Amino acid sequence: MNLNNLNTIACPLDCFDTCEAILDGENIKANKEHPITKSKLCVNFANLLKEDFLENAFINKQKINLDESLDFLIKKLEETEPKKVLYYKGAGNLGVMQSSPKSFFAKYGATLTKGSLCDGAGDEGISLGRGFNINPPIENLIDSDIIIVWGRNLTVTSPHMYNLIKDKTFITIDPVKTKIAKKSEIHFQINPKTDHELALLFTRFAYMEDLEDEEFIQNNSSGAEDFFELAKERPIVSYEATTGISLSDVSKMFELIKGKSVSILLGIGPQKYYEGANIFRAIDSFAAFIGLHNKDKGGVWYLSDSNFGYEKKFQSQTLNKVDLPEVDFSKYDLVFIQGANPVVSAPNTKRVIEGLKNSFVIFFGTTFNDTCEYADVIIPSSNFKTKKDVRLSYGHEFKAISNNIENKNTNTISEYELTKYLFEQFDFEDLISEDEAVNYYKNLNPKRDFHIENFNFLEDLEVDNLYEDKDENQFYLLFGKRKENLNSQFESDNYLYLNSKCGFDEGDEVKASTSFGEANFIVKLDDDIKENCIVLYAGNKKANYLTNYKSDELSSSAVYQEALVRLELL
Ligand SMILES: Nc1nc2c(c(=O)[nH]1)N[C@H]1C(S)=C(S)[C@@H](COP(=O)(O)OP(=O)(O)OC[C@H]3O[C@@H](n4cnc5c(=O)[nH]c(N)nc54)[C@H](O)[C@@H]3O)O[C@H]1N2
Ligand SMILES: Nc1nc2c(c(=O)[nH]1)N[C@H]1C(S)=C(S)[C@@H](COP(=O)(O)OP(=O)(O)OC[C@H]3O[C@@H](n4cnc5c(=O)[nH]c(N)nc54)[C@H](O)[C@@H]3O)O[C@H]1N2
Ligand code: SF4
Ligand SMILES: [Mo]
Repeated sequence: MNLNNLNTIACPLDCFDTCEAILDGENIKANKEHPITKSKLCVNFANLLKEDFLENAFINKQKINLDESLDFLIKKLEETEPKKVLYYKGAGNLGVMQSSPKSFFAKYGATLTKGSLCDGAGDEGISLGRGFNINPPIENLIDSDIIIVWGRNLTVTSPHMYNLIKDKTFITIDPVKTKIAKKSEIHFQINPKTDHELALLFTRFAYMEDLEDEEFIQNNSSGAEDFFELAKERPIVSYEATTGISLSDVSKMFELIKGKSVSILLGIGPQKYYEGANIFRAIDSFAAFIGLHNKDKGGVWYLSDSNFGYEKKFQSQTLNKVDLPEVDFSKYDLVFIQGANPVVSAPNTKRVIEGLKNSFVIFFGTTFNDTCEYADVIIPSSNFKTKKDVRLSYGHEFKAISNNIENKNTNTISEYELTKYLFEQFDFEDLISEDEAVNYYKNLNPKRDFHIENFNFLEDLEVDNLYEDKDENQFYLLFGKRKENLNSQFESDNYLYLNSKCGFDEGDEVKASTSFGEANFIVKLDDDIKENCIVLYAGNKKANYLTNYKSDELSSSAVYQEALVRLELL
């Protein structure tokens, strides 16, 4: 990779692949030199290039100059008690420079958020076991024989990583027959929220097949015996009914993996629950039990800590934090939203909208999204082609570099410029210069030692099983990503998907309700979905009317799938 090519541009979107594009004459194309990108970029990147970016600031939906909107922001910040200001940042652009405004708001004394709407519970589970959350080098994945795709829609959400491994033998664990499930030797069409049970069942089989890695267990771990006790608590056959998985398929998997190097690619599916952290810890403990960690081939991949090994160049220490999913916007006198669309993405839409209506909202973003409807002031952020940035990856170890390949619209402002302006207005000191920050992230290649000194096996597990609460007329609620949009960005799909055996017809209008809310949808049929589930895609404008805003057990993160749905034909 040539880090000093001034024509490269990072895809800023929230995605495992972290692609790099390059300006070639008039065209922006995939950078073939980038070790992951190689081939062409995806539909979402094409959509981003055609995006209708904000070109003006607004107050009460009236166009104003950028300067007027900034004056207004300063006035508001001066007259509001800092604690009553909420700084709310989303994942619209994952460049490192997006963190700069947070350093201003922390210094100013605003309330910040903690936790995540995304991968937080899984990250916690992995970190509890290993002490950190980083992925092994991509070569370990490429060199492995068998890849288990566990709750990840691999071909859709990491298309370039998939391209590097597409000829491998796959095993998929997913309630939906995804494209990768169709390509797999075995598809475990699991009941939602039973992955911890499957991990325990696998552990039993591994023991019977003599596949435990005694060396790793003895030298690099603690608690393996207790973990194995957990796995032995229930008769093996009892797992068939709860997980929906046949023991013969499990046997088949062990025949397949015996003597082979194995990788597990984890996605966010199995962790969107109250006990998501421990569910993940159970999976990672199974992986440790059979010795997938610390090897030259294989390992376990998830959304890793992309900042691992880097120092924070934008400090944002504060004790003033609220849980991200639980934010009650109405509690603040001023809400500053950056790069997020909580009206669609955050849990419990009804509560989100009521909250936004009862607060003064300043939106800082690149597009006019659903949340802008409730914004009193809109400050247009400069688009990704016009600002310097570095995109670190949570999917693999390579970064992508963004140069400003176009001149910015002077009526827009970048995150760094806004931060600098705010620091100046408030006489704050110690903001690192833009070039110093960019160059730091660009040039540093931190040592990423993925070896685990001491793995802490999961020793206790208590999960409230959704299958015990569910009656036969209820459905599990699944969320998934689509090829054609990136969370709430670009064109969304607002249908409710279910299996044709569920008694509804294509085009039916239904009211879906959970204990947290209700919304109406039009039905689409899809027999790839397990019969006891419904699927709503990320970006669906009604989906989050059905979700609970409470945080998970351990990591202040959202629990989107902790709900059972009833459908009523309208
Ligand atoms: N094209 C595209 N790419 C994206 C995104 C996008 O919106 N569009 N979003 C990006 C973001 S923000 C993220 S976080 C990543 C997420 O990337 P993924 O983790 O691949 O995201 P999902 O599509 O939610 O895939 C989760 C899979 O888990 C399955 N699943 C759901 N519940 C369970 C369960 O209880 N157990 C098991 N075993 N499986 C379950 C679902 O059916 C689904 O196939 O993708 C990123 N990439
Ligand atoms: N129902 C449902 N809800 C979900 C999910 C789901 O699968 N289903 N997925 C969850 C997950 S995994 C995630 S990560 C979250 C994502 O949720 P959010 O963080 O809210 O992300 P987006 O929905 O993509 O909205 C991003 C907004 O950022 C703005 N933006 C884009 N680029 C820039 C930029 O350069 N600067 C600034 N300032 N703004 C920019 C755009 O205006 C865009 O509308 O949603 C979560 N919510
Ligand atoms: S695959 Fe992901 S990182 Fe690559 S261009 Fe598409 S959205 Fe961007
Ligand atoms: Mo995400």
